[in-house]
Amino acid sequence: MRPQRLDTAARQAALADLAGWQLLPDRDAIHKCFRFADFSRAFGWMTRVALMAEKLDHHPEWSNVYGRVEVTLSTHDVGGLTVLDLELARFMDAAAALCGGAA
Ligand code: H2B
Repeated sequence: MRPQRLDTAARQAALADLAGWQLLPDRDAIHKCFRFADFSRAFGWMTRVALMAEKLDHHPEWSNVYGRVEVTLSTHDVGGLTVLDLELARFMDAAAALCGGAA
């Protein structure tokens, strides 16, 4: 059972606490670009995130070019943002701090 979509107030409150994450203009999703010193650091971070994504059964849309990783989060089963996206976003930020990432 997936959680419900966040209402406007919950989504704005959550985003205020998430540095560098932006709502997409054209869909109910959040986006952030992470930057690392090189591919190895970027991929190390992606590996940590991938393991958490499997644990949560909640997966990012992402693409990587060398040290840059573009991430979009949304809960596909409900067609929009839920607490799962916020949880994964917070984990990504914490893991990026460990892997030398910057927004
Ligand atoms: N990831 C995301 N981002 N949204 C989902 O709705 C989702 C998911 N659903 N990962 C999961 C997998 C679902 O497809 C499986 C069957 O549990």
